[in-house]
Formats: sequence, structure tokens, C-alpha cells
Amino acid sequence: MTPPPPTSKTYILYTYYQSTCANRVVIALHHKSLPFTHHYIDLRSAEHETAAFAALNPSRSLPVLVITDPTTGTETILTQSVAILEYLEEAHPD
Ligand SMILES: N[C@@H](CCC(=O)N[C@@H](CS)C(=O)NCC(=O)O)C(=O)O
Repeated sequence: MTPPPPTSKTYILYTYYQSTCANRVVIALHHKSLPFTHHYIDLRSAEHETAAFAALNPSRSLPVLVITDPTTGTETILTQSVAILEYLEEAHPD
């Protein structure tokens, strides 16, 4: 098994198994061998409509990628699957 590329950043992906938009980000993270944590948001029970989730993404949609850089303590929240894919390609080019 190929070891993951060095990255100091941690990734949390807010996702749901029936979300095709979130699944394209899952595919990209696996393709780039980037470790990440799934945080499931149950679309069928409208968990994405809760105030807690709206605080994370006011558009109340998946996916959301939370990027934490432990060296600076900064946390970046990205939404929109294509924007997330662009970020991953720029941060971790093949
Ligand atoms: N253009 C957005 C679309 C996001 C989107 O519509 N996500 C769906 C899941 S695939 C969602 O969260 N739907 C819940 C809703 O809109 O109520 C993207 O590509 O990320």
C-alpha cells in the first residue's frame, strides 16, 4: 500500500452516502490518498436543515470540507463540490 503524501492538514468531510456531490469529493480524497474523517449528515431526516449545520454551511447542502492546519491553528470551511475538487488539486497535485 502506498503511504499517503505528507500533509500537516486534517480533513473532515460532511457527507451522506446518497449525496452524489459529496461522493465526488470522497473519490478525489481516496484518489489522492488523503486521510479524512467522515461526518455523516442524514439528508433523509433533514439534518442539513438544522441550525447546527446551517452554522457550518448557510446554504444547507453537502458536501462541506473542513480543513484544519495544526501548524497555524487555522480552520477553513469549503463548500461546493467543484470548488473543493479545485482546492484538492491545487493543494495536492498528482
Ligand atoms: N452545486 C453544489 C450542489 C450541492 C447539493 O445540492 N447537495 C445536495 C446533495 S448532492 C444537498 O445537500 N441537498 C440538500 C438540499 O439541497 O436540501 C455542489 O456541487 O456541491
